Amino acid sequence: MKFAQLLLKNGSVTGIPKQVERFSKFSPSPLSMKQFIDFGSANACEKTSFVFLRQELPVRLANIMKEIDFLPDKLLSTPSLKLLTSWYSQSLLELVDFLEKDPDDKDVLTNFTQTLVNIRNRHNNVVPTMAQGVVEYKEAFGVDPVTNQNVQYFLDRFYMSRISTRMLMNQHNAYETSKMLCEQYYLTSPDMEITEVNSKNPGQPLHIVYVPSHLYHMLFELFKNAMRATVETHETNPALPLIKVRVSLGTEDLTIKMSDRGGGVPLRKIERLFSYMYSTAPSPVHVDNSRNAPLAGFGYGLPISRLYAKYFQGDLQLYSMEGYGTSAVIYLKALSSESVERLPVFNKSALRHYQASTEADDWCMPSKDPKKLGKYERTQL
Ligand code: P4A
Repeated sequence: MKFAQLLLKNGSVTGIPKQVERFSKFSPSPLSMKQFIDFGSANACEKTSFVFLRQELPVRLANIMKEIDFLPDKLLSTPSLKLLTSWYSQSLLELVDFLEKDPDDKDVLTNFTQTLVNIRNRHNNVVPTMAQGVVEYKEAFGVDPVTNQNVQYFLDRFYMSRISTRMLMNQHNAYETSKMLCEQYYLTSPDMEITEVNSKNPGQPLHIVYVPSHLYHMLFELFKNAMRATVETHETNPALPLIKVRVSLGTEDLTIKMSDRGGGVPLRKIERLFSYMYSTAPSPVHVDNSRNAPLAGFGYGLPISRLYAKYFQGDLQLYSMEGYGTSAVIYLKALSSESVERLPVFNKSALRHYQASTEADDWCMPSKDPKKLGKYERTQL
C-alpha cells in the first residue's frame, strides 16, 4: 500500500517542482539555542513540535532545492547528483503529506516520527554522494576558478542547510523513536513515567545548557537497552513494567536516572557492555545478534554514550540488579561554566598505558579449578 503510494507520487513529475515553488516562497525560521533547549526538554509538547516541523522542514528543503537547480547541468546530470536530488524530492513529498493531517491524532504523531527517521536515514550518505558527484564532474570537465568558486559557495550553503535540518530532526524525542523501533520488532513496548525534581526552584522546570544531539544519543541508547531488556524478560506478560525516568537538578549536577525492570545483568558482565572489543565480537551477552536487528545495532552505543557524558565532565554509569532490572544514570554538570571539555593529552603517563600492556594483573585471578594449578605455579610472572 505504502509502496504503491510512493510509486504514484514519484510518477507524477509535476508534484515536485510545484511543492518546491510553494515552500521556497517562505524564508526558513532560525531557532535560538534557547528554543532548541525548550523543544528538547522533558515537558515539551510533541504536538507543537510536529506543527512547527511539518512546515519548517519543507521550507528549508525547498529553499536549498532551488539552489541545487542552479548548479551547472554537467554536475546535475552525474549519477550521484541524480540520486541525491531524488532523496530531496522524496523527503519533501513525504513531509508535505502531513500538512492536512490532524495534530490531535496520536497515530499521525507516531507516523511523523517514523517519517523523520526514514528521512534522516535516506540522507545519511549525502556528504560522500555529493563529493562523488564533484569528483565525477572534475574527471570529465576539469576545474576552472569560476566553477570552483560557485561550487564552494553552494556547498557551504548546502551543508549548512543539511546541518540545520538534521538538528531539527534530531530534536525529536528519543523515547518515541526507540518506542517505534521496539514496536516494529516486538509488536509491543513499555510505557515511560518521567519525574522531575528541581531542588533549586521547587516546582519549576529544569534548565541547563547542553548539546542536544549528545543528550539525544545517550538517552536513545539507554531507552533502546531498557526497552529491549523489558520486552525480552516479559515476553509472556501482557502488561509491561514502566520505564521510569527521574531527572534531578542539584547545585552541581543534573542527574538523569532511567530504571527498568528488564531482569538486569550480572555484575561480571557490566564491564563488557562498555567494551569496544566485546561489543563488536559475536555478542557474549546476547547469543543471537542477527535476530536483534532493530533494537540491537548497539555496537558502540554504550561506550560512546559514556564518552559523550564525560566530554563535558559528566559520566554514565549502570547499576544493575540481576533478576530484577537496571538503572542507568547520566550525570551532567548543572552549570555551563563547569561543563568544560575533557581532552586527552599525550604525556609520560599516557605512554605508560601503551607500554604496560604485557604485565600481569596485580590482583589474583579466581580459578575455576584450583586443583589443576601446581602449588607454586604463578601466571605470567
Ligand atoms: N538486562 N538489562 C539490560 C540488558 C539486559 C540493560 C541488556 C539483558 C544487555 C545488553 C544489551 C541491551 C540490554 C538495561 C539497561 C541498560 C543496559 C543494559 O542501559 O536494562 O545490548 C548490548
